[in-house]
Amino acid sequence: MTARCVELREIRLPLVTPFRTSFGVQTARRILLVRAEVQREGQVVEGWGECVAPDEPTYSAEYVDGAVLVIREQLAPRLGAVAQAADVASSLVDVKGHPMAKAALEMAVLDAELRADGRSFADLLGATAERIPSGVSVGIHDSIAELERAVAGYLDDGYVRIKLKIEPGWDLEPVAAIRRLIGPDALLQVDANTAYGRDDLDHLCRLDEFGLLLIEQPLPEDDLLGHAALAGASSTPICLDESITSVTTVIDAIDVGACEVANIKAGRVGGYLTAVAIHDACRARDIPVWCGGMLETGIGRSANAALAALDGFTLPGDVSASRRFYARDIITKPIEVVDGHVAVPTGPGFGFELDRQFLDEVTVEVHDLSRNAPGQ
Ligand code: SMG
Ligand code: MG
Repeated sequence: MTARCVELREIRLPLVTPFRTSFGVQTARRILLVRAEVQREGQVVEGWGECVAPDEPTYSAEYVDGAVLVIREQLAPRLGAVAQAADVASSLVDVKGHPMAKAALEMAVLDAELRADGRSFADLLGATAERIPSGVSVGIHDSIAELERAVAGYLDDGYVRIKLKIEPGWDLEPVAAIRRLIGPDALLQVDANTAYGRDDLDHLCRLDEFGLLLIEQPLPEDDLLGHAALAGASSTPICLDESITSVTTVIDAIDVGACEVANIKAGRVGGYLTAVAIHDACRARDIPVWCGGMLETGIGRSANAALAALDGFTLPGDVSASRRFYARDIITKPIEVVDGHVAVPTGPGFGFELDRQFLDEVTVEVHDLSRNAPGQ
């Protein structure tokens, strides 16, 4: 088999409601997709990957325009033609950083390879669960009343876990209000996206009274010892998101006591194959993990649903319905939440089927990558 990435496609989808985090507001999402082709016994089979880099470098260093450039000018030429998806990461190892861009290439090749084999991603992972519990991430709102309305709507939709975005000035009060609204036993957690500092540890410990599942990434991504100090002081488990960029960083974070729970996002760590390795490392150390989200289309959402079916994913993830963010998805059967759960895809590859017509409608730009392939 030989596989190559042949096309980069930039699409634009409006969000159904603005999504505000501690680092900004999003009202639409530009999303970069990668198309790969594998040649097997004279047949060409196509696969797709999704780059989770946001529009601006405010979640991490990566962003859409940067990803386009690094894929076109640096990654695709190095990748050329590969024999299998498992070789993608090693062919790109000379390029430092850019895990989201690298992950998108590996994902496209993996989807194509699995489709050529007639095999699902869940099957490759050995994941046997048929469905996964679905949590929802709720942005910062203008008022507590609006937040309560939004959370009530998501509970009506069946979500089994609520995650509230917090920042200084939007933490204790909204969390108290939502805990009152949903009752003492409902699953609730918060995510600060690095908005606090070491001076805030006492303040963050005041969240302990709300019986949260976890506090996600309160401090800057490089502050492992600050997170360890908070973990020592707070009874709420500390979960890392932005800080975990590799197997090494997660093991170090666990060893220094900074990571009591891990949010696993394939894009943030350079691909689904590394995400599985991080799952394995956490499982071996009894650290619970859950699957994060990056406002993915049905492509990434399908892949996340399969990843989250692995045994170590013991907490509900941010794998919500397509309609949580998008009125219409680019796949023919949008991801749905039924009875609080998302089905694990069983079809070949990541298990989605593209809605080609809608994909073309929302396409902003297409870049031909085939000129970068050797021998073209
Ligand atoms: O896809 O449901 C989703 C979004 C979940 O809150 C979510 N993601 O830090 O965990 C996180 C954020 C980052 C998204 S903004 C790029
Ligand atoms: Mg997060």
